[in-house]
Formats: sequence, structure tokens, C-alpha cells
Amino acid sequence: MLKGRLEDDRMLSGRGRYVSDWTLPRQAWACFVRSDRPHARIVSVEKEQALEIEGVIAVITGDELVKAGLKAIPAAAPFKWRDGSDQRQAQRLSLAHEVVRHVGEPVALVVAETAAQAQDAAEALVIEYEDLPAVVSAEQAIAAGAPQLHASAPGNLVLDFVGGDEKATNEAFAKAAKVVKLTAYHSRVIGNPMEPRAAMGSYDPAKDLYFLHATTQGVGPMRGQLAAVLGVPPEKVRVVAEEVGGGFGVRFNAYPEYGALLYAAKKLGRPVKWVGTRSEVFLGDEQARDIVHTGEMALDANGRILGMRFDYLSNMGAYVVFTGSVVNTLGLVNVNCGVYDVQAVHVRGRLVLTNTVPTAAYRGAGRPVASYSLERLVDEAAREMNMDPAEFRRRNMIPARKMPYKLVGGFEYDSGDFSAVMDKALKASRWDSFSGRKEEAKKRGRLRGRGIATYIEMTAPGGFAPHDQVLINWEDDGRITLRTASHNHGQGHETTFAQIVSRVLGVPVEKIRLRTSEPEYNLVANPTGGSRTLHGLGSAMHWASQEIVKNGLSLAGEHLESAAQDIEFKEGDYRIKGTDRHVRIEELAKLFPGRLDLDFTGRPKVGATFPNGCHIAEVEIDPETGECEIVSYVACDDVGTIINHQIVEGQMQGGVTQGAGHIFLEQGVYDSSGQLLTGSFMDYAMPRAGLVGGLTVTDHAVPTATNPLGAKGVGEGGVTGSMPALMNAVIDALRPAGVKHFDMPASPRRIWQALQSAR
Ligand code: MCN
Repeated sequence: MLKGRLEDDRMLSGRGRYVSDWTLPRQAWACFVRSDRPHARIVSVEKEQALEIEGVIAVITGDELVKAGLKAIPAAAPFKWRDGSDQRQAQRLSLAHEVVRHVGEPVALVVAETAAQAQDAAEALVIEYEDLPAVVSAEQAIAAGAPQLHASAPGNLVLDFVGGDEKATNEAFAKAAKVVKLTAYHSRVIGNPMEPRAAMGSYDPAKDLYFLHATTQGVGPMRGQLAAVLGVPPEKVRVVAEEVGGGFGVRFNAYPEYGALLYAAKKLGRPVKWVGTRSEVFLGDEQARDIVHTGEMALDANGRILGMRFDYLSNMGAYVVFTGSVVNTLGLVNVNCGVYDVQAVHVRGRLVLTNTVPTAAYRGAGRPVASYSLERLVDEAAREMNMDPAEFRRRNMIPARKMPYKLVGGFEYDSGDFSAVMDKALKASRWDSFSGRKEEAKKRGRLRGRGIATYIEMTAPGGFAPHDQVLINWEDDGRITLRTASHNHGQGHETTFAQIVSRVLGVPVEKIRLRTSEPEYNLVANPTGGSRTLHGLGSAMHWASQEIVKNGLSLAGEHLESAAQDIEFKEGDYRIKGTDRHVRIEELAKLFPGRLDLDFTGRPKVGATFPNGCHIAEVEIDPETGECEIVSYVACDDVGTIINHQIVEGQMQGGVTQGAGHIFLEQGVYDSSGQLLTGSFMDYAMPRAGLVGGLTVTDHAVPTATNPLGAKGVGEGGVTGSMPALMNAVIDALRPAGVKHFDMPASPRRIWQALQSAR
């Protein structure tokens, strides 16, 4: 039986190869000079002093890159304006040109023989700016007279889109017995993968190929984005990533530094390496969320939801980046009715520019925002209707018999049994005996609250590559090497993909290894993201293995001197039916070298999946200090067929803890001038493993037929379910003390202040 994960030994014994571990012959070192202004015109850059420092090789500015023809980083938008016109541009260049728009924006690249020399020279660079007025909140940015960031986006608005059915929704509200409304703020988070961002650009003049080693989540899309920046065909770019120390959504897009490093490498004829600092993560990595939403729900007299409206105002930061567009449109509307049977839903979203770091995907990519908006509103509605929140949810849920269920606006849930999932969660959380625990806590002077949330997500089918390419090769020692270009940032792919192949080929898991960072193979791949890798790439692995088994039938026939149709395959063994004459698949691979290898590209893409769940949290607040403890947490999820229970449980734990971090601790804060106040771990609190007490992870699998594994994604569900469940619990605890509205983060200071104001 498999214990732990195949990759753990390597990772835990320091043998992982992170981006900063890579070295190339003759590599030079880079340091980026970043803007210390939120909004300013670049008047001049004086390089002389910097160039005089020992070891300095070059100082490159945005002017030079524009003259050399480098283009903006692409940021396609999936949605149109409500009048049908295209999203407006707010282009991000590899180094700022003429204007800087946020603190931390790269302005110049200094290259030197050592990292220390590059840093000394960066500090010696003299940049003269002319300050411009800045704006940091989305509400202020769309107000009349606000400072303007890009001439291409008047009023700082890049997109004003709608989704759903406006007419049906208006009709539903017109006949409502009750309307419930809630406005809430989703605070800004700053993703902090373990390895700070690092990259190394190099160029091979003989082959005219650019190489980038980078902390990225997906070599496929990165390659296309960099090719667009450099103005070359994608075949001319190779991206390499092995261990990256986490991705969490913020390592998806091509960052400005990458184009600049590749340009420098070609110009200087040397690899150029940059290893960022934690401060640069805070100032330079994409941030996320920072959204104000208003939700409204129309109810009939029996607590049935007739219709819902959602209005989102998203702070996109200074530039629109690719995933920023996607998460603030599709991510917010894809599953607009949640698990509820409502056919009148209308969503409006506005994407607004401000002088802050650009916002983009962060674990959940819009879905945690959508589920938080919906589930906070559902709780308010249950309260207004004087109903048990679980009963209110049950009354409105899509019943399993209605599957497949078509949503207003297009998508279709293929499978799910939402009330069964909730029942299991209710039982595990001891829902019915909560009042006793609340009373007991009261005797100890504590406020106990309980929060429930259901969620459903759409995990990406994978739209970046036409297919997931898989190479399967048999090695001389009987082992199998799987090659793909979708890589692992901690999700455990080495283990689960080996399991999928092992199940079909009957070869032990330990004999199968996964390779994902060999640019010479130049494979077609989707990124690791959208919780799609198992059902997307995993399905390709499954199909490829089946094809190998099929190819082996005639070889086994040849070897056993029998017709292929008389041979059966079971658990790694080809056998002439009804006889004891057989040959193992490993042996066959040796007998016919190369004939059981496969370059698999053939199958169509799999469909999206709709993982869903019900999460229930109990918290206790100390009213004297405002401290809030998560005392129990139950997650019951339907992620379809599970390949590896331990990994799925780990993904859930990680996701729930990440959601709890956002609800209780994390908040990216800018002052009104545009300076980031939370620029280090001294002022930005990250969650730790012990934050979520009493965590129980359980599942209720309803396999999907949209892929051959029956699996649904799991990578983001923990965040999507936990945020509303935890905040509903906090508010449930605070309400008896008179607090009616509360926004994240639920830090001790903010809770204490809310209690004081309510007194
Ligand atoms: N799995 C399974 N059975 C299922 C579903 C998944 O055994 N029914 C396993 C998979 O084989 C895989 C893992 O669970 O090992 C996650 O699979 P999946 O849901 O397909 O998600 P991805 O592999 O596509 O990972 C992306 C997802 C996202 S979008 C973010 S963000 C995130 C996450 O994964 N970032 C992570 N989890 C992370 N975990 C770590 N450690 N680090 C990150 O950066």
C-alpha cells in the first residue's frame, strides 16, 4: 500500500530543485529598480553612477525596451461591455515607460557579475519623477474628478459587463414578498508562495531560442505570453519550471521582469538570473480580490428564492493582467445560482483601475468571492425569514433528480447531490446539539457562533492548449517515465499520476516517475490551475495507458504465438484466455523496445467539473479581547471519484486554512497616497497550520461522467467553502451582542471594536 507521496522524500530531504537553485555557465545577476511612487511621470534616468560600480554590465530602461520593439503583456478578456464593445486596454510593459502607476513597478534592470554588485548599482541609479495624483480604492477611482491612469480607459473603467437574465430577475423582484440586501467587502490579499519569485533568462543564438526558468504555474500559457512580448513565434520560447514553492494562482501570468530578463540575456549574450526578495513579493507579485459587492435576494412568503442580483466592483490595480480579467468576469458569474434552484439571476461587474499592484487569480479565482457573496446573503435571508439556515438552504437546493441542471446564462451542472452532502456535514458537525454548546460557552464568558455554507465551483476544462500531451516511455530497468509539461507546485502530481497509470497498466506505483521540466521535449500543455489537472491531464494519462494496453495485445500475441483477440489483459499480465500462458507487460516492453512507448496527443478535451460541498464552522469569541478561535470545522465535499484520499484531504486542509487566513488575518492595506502599508510579514499576518481547530474532512462522492476518471477538481474548494462558513460563524457569534454587520478581516482588534460600538 502506498504510504505518503512519492515526492515527499525528495522535498523533505532538501533535494527539490527550486528556481533559485538553477545555475547556468557565465550567468550574470539582475536587480530590478522599482518605483517608490504610486503615480508619476518618469522625467529622467541617469545611469552614469550605476555604470561606474564594479562588475556592472548593463542598465536597461523601459525606453530601451520600447525602442527594441518589446510589446505589452497580453491580457485578453473573455467578456464584452454591456453594449457589446471590447474591454478597454490598460497595458503592462516589461519595464515602465514614461509613467509609473504603482509602488513596486519595475523601472530599470541592472545586470552585474554578482547579485550584490547589481543591488549596489540599482541603489546608485538616479531617477527623477514628477508626481501625479494617485487613487487607491475602486469607489474613488470611478468618482468624477478622480486621477486618470490610462488614456485608453476613461473614468478608470476597463469593463462594465452583465450576465444572467435581467428581465426575469426584475420580474422576480417585482413579485417578492421580501427583499434582502447585503453589501460586503472582500479585502485585498497578497499571495505568498514559499519561494519568492525568481527567474533566469537565457538565449541560444545557434537555435534562436529563448529559455526562461521561472517560478511559474504553467509553462504553456507563459510561453505564449512571452512570445507575444518578444514579438517571436511561441516555438522560439521555452519555459522551464520544476519545484516552484507554491503557485496559488499568483504565478500564472507572465510578469514584467521576465520579458526584460530575456531581452537582457539576448543583448548581453549571457544568462541573466534574478532572485527576488520577500519584499518584492509584496510589491511585485499580483495581489487579489479587493472587491465590494452588493447582493439582493427576492423571496416569497415561504422562504423560496425567486431571484438574485449581484453587483461587483473589482479593484484591478494599475494594469489589467490576463487572469485578472478572467476571475473578475467568468469567475464571478459561472455558477451564479450556487447550489440553489433559481432561474432569475442577474450579475453586473465593473473592473476598475487604481494605483495599486495589479490583482489577479488567487486560489479559487473568483469563486470564493461569488460563494461568499451568495452564502452571506443566504444566511441573512434565513435570519430575516426566521428559519434555520440549513433548512432554508435545503428548501432552495437543486434536487439531485433535476441533474443535469442548466443555469441561467449557459453552463450546466452535470451531477451532484447537494442535500446529501449537506446532511453528511450536518451530522458530522452535530448541528442539532449546537445550542447546548453555545450555552456552555456563555457560562465561560465566551460568544459561540455557528456558520454554514454550501458552495459549488466550476473547474476549468483547460482552454489554453488544444490537448494535454503525454509521453510514456519504458526504461531499460523496467521503470516507466511519464512526461508532461504541466507541473506540480505542491499538489502531489507525481503520486496521483503514477496511481492513474499504475491502475491501468498494473505496474507498481513506485516504478512510475513523472518528469515535467525538460524543455527539449517541447510538449503541449495546459497550466496547473483551475483545479483541472487531475481531470484534464489525468484523463489523458488514463487514455494513454489504455492505448498502451491495446498496443500490447498484438505484441503479446506475437510473443505467445496466439491471435491478439485470444489474449486478455489483467493487472499487468497478458494471458491467452483460459490457459496459463502469459507474459508481463514489463517483460513485453523489454522484448519489443520502444514498441510500448507512446506519444499521446489524440483525445478531445474533457468537460468542466462541478465540485461542491457543505462546510460548517463553530467559533468562540472572547469579548474581552476580541480574539476568535475556530473550535470545530467540518468540510464535506463532492469531488467525484477520489484518486488519492490523503492528498485530497491535504488539499482541503490547505484550502480551508487559506480561507481562514483571509477571514481572520490577512489584509493588504494601502494608505491614501498609494503606499503599501503591509509590505512584510511584520504587518501582514499569514495563517499557520493550527489556525483551524478540530478540522474534519469527509466526502460524499457523486462521480462525473465528463471525464473517464469520474473525478472533479479539489484544489480550490477548501477556500471557496471556508470563507463564507467562517464569516457566517463569526457573525452568528457577534449578533447576540448587537453587531449587525461585520466585514473581514475578523482580527481581534476589529472584533473588539465592533463589540464596543454595539454596546
Ligand atoms: N485529486 C484526487 N482526486 C480528485 C481530485 C484531485 O486525488 N477527485 C488530487 C490530484 O491528483 C492532485 C490534487 O488532488 O494531486 C489536486 O488536483 P486538482 O484539483 O486537479 O488541482 P490541480 O492539480 O489542477 O492544482 C491546482 C490547484 C489550484 S488552482 C491552486 S490555486 C492550488 C491548489 O491546486 N495551489 C496550490 N493546491 C495547491 N497546493 C499546493 N501545495 N500548492 C499550491 O500552490
